[in-house]
Amino acid sequence: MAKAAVKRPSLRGRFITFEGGEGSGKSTQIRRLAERLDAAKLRAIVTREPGGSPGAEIIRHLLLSGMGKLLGPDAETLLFAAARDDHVRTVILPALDQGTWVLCDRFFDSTRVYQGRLGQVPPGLVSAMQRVTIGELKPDLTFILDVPVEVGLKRAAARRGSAAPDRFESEDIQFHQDLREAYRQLAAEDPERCVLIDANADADRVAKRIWTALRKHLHAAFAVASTA
Ligand code: T5A
Repeated sequence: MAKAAVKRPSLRGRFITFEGGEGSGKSTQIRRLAERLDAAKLRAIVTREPGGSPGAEIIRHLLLSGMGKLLGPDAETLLFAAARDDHVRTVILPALDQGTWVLCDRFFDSTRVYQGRLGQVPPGLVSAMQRVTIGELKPDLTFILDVPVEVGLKRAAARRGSAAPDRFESEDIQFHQDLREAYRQLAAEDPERCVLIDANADADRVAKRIWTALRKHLHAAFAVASTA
């Protein structure tokens, strides 16, 4: 008897983004996940926003120095969008098309939260920028790392040492509380894509939580593809 055809998820690489407040541990965890994928013989690249491509890294410098802020919230949002446009076209899409996994430290959710929900940039502008820069591209999975604000800021300050806080680190404590709340809301609104990770634990434990959530997500995706 002929075997029933099992549809496998597409060979396109998976697109996984990491989001969260300042010092929530995204860069640490993205490196850990890349190591695990490498050990599992899966090809993956690690990238970040703003930045991730030569052109976008130049814009990153402008944004984090606070120059974008001087132009006003709408123009600052356009700068994030310009950086994303370059990054998506030259790095993310080519990698996914070759079957490479892309692990990205921040993506469009950061614009939705920082500029949209907290920065009072009109939703119409945020959506228009999203359409222009990423079109139909959406992360397959987004980990939102959640830590109490004081913990995140303390970690960010310890890592920074004597350097001055950047454009967003220097916002007041209320901004960071609102930021945490906005990310928690995002996770609640889009539970199929977003997984809220309790990141207030040592890095090993957080890595374990992320790996467990990823495996669960992949099993679910495989089951859907098999029955489609
Ligand atoms: N932004 C970005 C927007 O406003 N709109 C947008 O569209 C986009 C894309 C980017 C800024 O731009 C804004 C958001 C940001 O403010 P950035 O320099 O890239 O700036 O800063 P962040 O993305 O916020 O990243 P950070 O480097 O500040 O923090 P991470 O990556 O979350 O944390 P990480 O891993 O570097 O850890 C910080 C320190 O804590 C330690 C680490 O060793 C490190 O020293 N640490 C832990 N300590 C204890 N326990 C753990 N579990 C730990 N995990 C990490």
